[in-house]
Amino acid sequence: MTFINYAAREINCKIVYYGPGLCGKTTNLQWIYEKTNPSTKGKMISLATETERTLFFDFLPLELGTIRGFRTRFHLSTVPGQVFYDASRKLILKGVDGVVFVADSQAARMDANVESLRNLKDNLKLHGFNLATIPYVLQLNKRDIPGAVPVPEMLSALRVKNEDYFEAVAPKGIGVFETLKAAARHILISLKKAS
Ligand SMILES: Nc1nc2c(ncn2[C@@H]2O[C@H](COP(=O)(O)OP(=O)(O)OP(=O)(O)O)[C@@H](O)[C@H]2O)c(=O)[nH]1
Ligand SMILES: [Mg+2]
Repeated sequence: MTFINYAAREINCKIVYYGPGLCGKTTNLQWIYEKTNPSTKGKMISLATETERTLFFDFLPLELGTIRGFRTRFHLSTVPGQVFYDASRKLILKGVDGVVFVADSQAARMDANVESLRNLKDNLKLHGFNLATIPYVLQLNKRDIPGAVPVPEMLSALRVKNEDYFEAVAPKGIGVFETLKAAARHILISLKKAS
């Protein structure tokens, strides 16, 4: 739920990066964090295991300018992709304003992509959200992997509503800000519609 703080003239929005284990969600946030002006970002909090898998979440408040005199702060989180952390994923979706689904372009991960997308639909429903109407962007990550699944094939398996999609190589920053900006833009459009 978008949180508008009138006293501070601030609009707070939450974007969740969703997707299967090791698809590159944390890598997206790390790139954004590294390339963002220190004055516009908060601390990145990462709770990970020794092996770098996200156990709980990554969180990064980011200012992307003002609308009608209100500063907009985007809080970015990732879910842990590993199948058995479903309780954490449910929790992190609470109050979400927009979702980025990060898909892994490796053929061997297509089933995991599809399963994670189904899990996203179910978990959104639990919070009263609908994938069909929530601001939503698809990222096809790991495009650098040899033998990456062709884009049209990925789209026919994963695209749900003609949403914007971006090809990405997250560790190199390719497609990372494009994805984030599209998600932010869709949230702002939906806020304007609602107001
Ligand atoms: N070649 C390649 N490797 C990538 C890409 N994106 C991420 N990786 C690598 O994939 C591994 C997993 O990336 P993470 O960002 O930790 O994945 P995650 O989605 O956060 O995984 P969980 O937290 O377990 O859900 C890391 O070794 C990354 O460097 C990419 O576009 N290309
Ligand atoms: Mg992670």
